[in-house]
Amino acid sequence: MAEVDLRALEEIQRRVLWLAVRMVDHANRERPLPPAPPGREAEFAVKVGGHQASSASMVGIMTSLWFAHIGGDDKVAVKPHASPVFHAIKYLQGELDRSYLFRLRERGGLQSYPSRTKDPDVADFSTGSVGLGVVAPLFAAMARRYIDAHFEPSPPARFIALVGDAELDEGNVWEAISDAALQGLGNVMFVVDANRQSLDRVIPGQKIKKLMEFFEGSGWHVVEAKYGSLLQAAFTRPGGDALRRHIDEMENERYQSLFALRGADLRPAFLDGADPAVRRFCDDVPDDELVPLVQNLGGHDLGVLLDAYRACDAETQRPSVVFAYTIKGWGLPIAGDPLNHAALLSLAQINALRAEVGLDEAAEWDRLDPGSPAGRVAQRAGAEVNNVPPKPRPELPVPMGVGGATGAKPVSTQEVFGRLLTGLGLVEGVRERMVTLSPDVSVSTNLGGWINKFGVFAPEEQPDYLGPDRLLRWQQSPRGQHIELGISEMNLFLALHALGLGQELHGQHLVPIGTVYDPFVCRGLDALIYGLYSGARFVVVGTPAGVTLAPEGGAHQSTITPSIGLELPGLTYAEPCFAQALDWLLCDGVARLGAPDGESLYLRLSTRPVDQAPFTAARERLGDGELRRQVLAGGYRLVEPPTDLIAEGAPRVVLAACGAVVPEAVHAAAVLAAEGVAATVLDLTSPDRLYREWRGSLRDAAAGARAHDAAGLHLGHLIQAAERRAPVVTVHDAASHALAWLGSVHGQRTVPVGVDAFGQSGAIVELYEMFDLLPDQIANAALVAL
Ligand SMILES: Cc1ncc(C[n+]2csc(CCOP(=O)(O)OP(=O)(O)O)c2C)c(N)n1
Ligand SMILES: [Mg+2]
Repeated sequence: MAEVDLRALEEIQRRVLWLAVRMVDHANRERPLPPAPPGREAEFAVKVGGHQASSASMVGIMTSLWFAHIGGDDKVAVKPHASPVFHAIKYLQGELDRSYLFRLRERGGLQSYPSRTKDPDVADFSTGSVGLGVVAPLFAAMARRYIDAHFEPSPPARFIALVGDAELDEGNVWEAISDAALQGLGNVMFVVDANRQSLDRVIPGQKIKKLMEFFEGSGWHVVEAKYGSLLQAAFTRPGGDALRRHIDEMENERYQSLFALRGADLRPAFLDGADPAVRRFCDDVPDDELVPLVQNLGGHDLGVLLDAYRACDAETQRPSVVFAYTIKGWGLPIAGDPLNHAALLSLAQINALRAEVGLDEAAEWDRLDPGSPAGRVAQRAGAEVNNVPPKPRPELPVPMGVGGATGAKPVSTQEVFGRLLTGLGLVEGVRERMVTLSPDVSVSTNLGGWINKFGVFAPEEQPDYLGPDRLLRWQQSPRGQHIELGISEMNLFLALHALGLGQELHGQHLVPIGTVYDPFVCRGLDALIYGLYSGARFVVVGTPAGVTLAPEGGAHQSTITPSIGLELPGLTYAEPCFAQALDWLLCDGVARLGAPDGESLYLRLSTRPVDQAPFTAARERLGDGELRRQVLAGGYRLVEPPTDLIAEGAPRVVLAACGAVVPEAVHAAAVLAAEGVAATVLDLTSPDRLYREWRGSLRDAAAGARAHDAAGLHLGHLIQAAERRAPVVTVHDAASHALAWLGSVHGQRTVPVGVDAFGQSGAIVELYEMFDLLPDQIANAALVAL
């Protein structure tokens, strides 16, 4: 690396601090709010906010990284509350346009927290929900290791997380650090902004020591950047040992209280209760030197930080973490104040800071002088690290269906899924990009066949002690295409996020397919949301789902997951009942992972064997092309009402069923026919697609874009004119709420049937009986509606 000009870096650091703080200040104090409805201004006036103290804490860490350490291939996750620092750096390096400095937290402007999808200066990783961004680079390094083993290796890259110390309270951090799939990643570095403060308080106790031990115990290389060079030099002088002990043994709360003190005020506070040797040492230090000495922490010393980063680079066999001791609010009058998290500097304080960094109002928003050493460093660094847009994802030769999904025997969607995967694995151009993952439920989610054929990924070749003659082989090698994770569902979704950004972060589009017991989608939910918000594309299969998983009992029976699937953006939720429908949906979903307007897919499946005969009948009636089109659109008419009853003018009802309970609706239709009621049975393959189409049409109409025509929707085809006065009974092995909107599309009376209480262990027939899902009960619900 070229000789680092620390003086230039110091100047850059001052400017980064100023711009970050001033950006937040401008957004809060100067930028007018957009006009509110007249007379209601007070109701629309909330403060803009922003985090000057959390930003100041990171200025040294980030300046040294971006201007003297990282290269264009490295990927960095930035602590959420340091986003103004990130944008200030991107501005100084020439990537971010000046106009954005005035648009922090404004619609279409800079996001409050770094965002991959919404910021103009794209962050490598979104952050915001603390803890998730911390481990995102660790998972990205895992993805890179996998990709390098399966494709042409890409240029070496470092994966770096800038972490708030209180972020380490989040359990997901430790779940990731301890997972076997994430070991040995020598290109990972965490830098912990150890300011000993969280949102509410100064963190009590010797927490940092404990955290360092946690990392060490997990096999990490731990580096401490505790003292700046002033203190390090002081420790070598006579009495320096005592000084060091005095600082080391001081409680966090007391040490923090020293940062607000200036001049002569600091001395008595610092020396209270100190050993005489410390007093003697300080007698020789004048007041104006004592303050910078006592506050001289490693996390604000650029040389110390760069040394720490280099020590991490030198360690290539395991991940590294730097504990950089910092001051929350460094360089600001709110430094170290326990309540500084959301504090904003006053106008007078801003004016004083501007003068302190040597700027006036005319030049306060300028970039560094390009002719100055600092300006040259900034330009050189920008040329190296500024973003280049990723190439679009490739279109893969995904077939419409893999085929072979149906036989004569009843079969479950989960079992079919397993077969379809191996089928897809035969498709050249798709197989290479497929990678499966599971949090210790591979066998019980039917990944066994895939694993037997395509092996388990391990960075190094592993002996197979048990040999090949087993039902489930477990051959581990760098060629394997399944990544086995520990039980953490958070890790599953974070890994899907990392692999699902293969194109953007590593230049290789992947088809990541994760399986998880459906109820535990909720356990990983924040990470699922995180992945989608970040624009990752993946397939997640929640299986088995619902009370159909009867014997497993209430703790394993999912009910609210369809709502999650329906409501989350960037994700298509589908819950097919029949084998061929699953085949079409899976293939379509895999193709859409790469489409410019594509998204992720969530399949909610079941272990219940389902008789395929009704589907076969519908297929003969509609033909393959038309049935596939409708399955993908969200549903089809599975059973037409009996023509003789229609001719008689019998009362009508629509049974709209989804997933594993569709057969109950089919049987209920027969019960109703016997009662003289003509029932239509809909199989809703993707309630999500149907809802979106309806909702989109209503929104467009409200915006005056085009008239709403319910009959023109796919649901207009599913529920035909003559049925739109009939009641609808929705039938779902899930909370009844998820489909309860269906009747509103055509203004029909609706009876939602579903699982609105916790289940328990039992047989399927008993659980269905508990939740009114048996054919007679569904028929009764229809009769009530009539
Ligand atoms: C999952 C989650 N919970 C709570 C919050 C609210 N929150 C934002 S910052 C913060 C404290 C962060 O402290 P630390 O990581 O030490 O950062 P610092 O501000 O000290 O730099 C909290 C609780 C959040 N953003 N995400
Ligand atoms: Mg903190």
